[in-house]
Amino acid sequence: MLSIEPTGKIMGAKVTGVDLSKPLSDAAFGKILAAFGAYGLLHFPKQTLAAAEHAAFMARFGEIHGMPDYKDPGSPDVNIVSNIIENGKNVGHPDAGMIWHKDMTYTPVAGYATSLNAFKIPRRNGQALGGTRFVAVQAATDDLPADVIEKLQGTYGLHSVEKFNSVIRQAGSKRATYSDIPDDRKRPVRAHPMLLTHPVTGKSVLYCDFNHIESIYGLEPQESEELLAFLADHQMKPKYLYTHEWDEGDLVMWDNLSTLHCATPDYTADEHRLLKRCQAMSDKVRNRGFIKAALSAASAA
Ligand SMILES: O=C(O)CCC(=O)C(=O)O
Ligand SMILES: [Fe+2]
Repeated sequence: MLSIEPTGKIMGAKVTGVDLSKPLSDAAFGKILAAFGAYGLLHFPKQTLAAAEHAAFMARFGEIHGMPDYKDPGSPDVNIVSNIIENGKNVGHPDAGMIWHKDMTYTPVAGYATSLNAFKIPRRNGQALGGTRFVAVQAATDDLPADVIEKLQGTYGLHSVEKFNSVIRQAGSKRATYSDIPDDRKRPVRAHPMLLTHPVTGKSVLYCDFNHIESIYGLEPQESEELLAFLADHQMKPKYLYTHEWDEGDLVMWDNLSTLHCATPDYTADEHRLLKRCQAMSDKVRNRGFIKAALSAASAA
């Protein structure tokens, strides 16, 4: 039987009693979608999925948007994230998510759900390394002062890949500068409201990926800079942080609309880590008919 057990921490729930390698019933999908809205992160232990099964599960949530590099041979919709080098070549994306971010904020339809399925997790003295850290942005939003909420109303964050790359270059990454990116990979700046109505919960949630936002449209430049700095500090308060420590077979999915995340590079090149990644965009969940049908199938079961 499908069971959803909250972590008891600021976010997240563990989901058992479901085999993600098989198509989900509408009732199970509806329950998972509702829990995903409520907890922001779902942990499904003991799911070692074939890439095509992983992609089929994620396609229930939205259109799949794979990364161009390091595709899994089993599905073009699944990518590999890993520090493993074979025959002198990286087998997966070696430095994914090394600073705080949301996935795909720089596309017209923003990223919704990202999932990682763990195949190899580094351990030292029995302790898992390379945990993924998250911010419970819904909780942080609920605590924002009324004057900040008022200031954010009607404003837009201008999201760009180049802003993100410039921040990681400062941290030592060799990511290309905008002029060095091939034309077909150049991404224009995209505007998204600073406050979203979450499509599943109906709650107002801050959409502030401070490492992707160049400025807030609708404010004076200095006001925008000060507010972005405030929102970064506010979201990063330790009380909103949650870490997922991986075990092989875990499938963890997170809601990019209501969380931020960051990888933890606390392991060496000899300590191998390999996860398979899939990502669903927010096209489906923006459709109220889709949400209504999914949630009513859950309650009818
Ligand atoms: O490897 C991780 O812990 C997170 C990587 C990441 O940011 C992603 O897959 O979107
Ligand atoms: Fe990410």
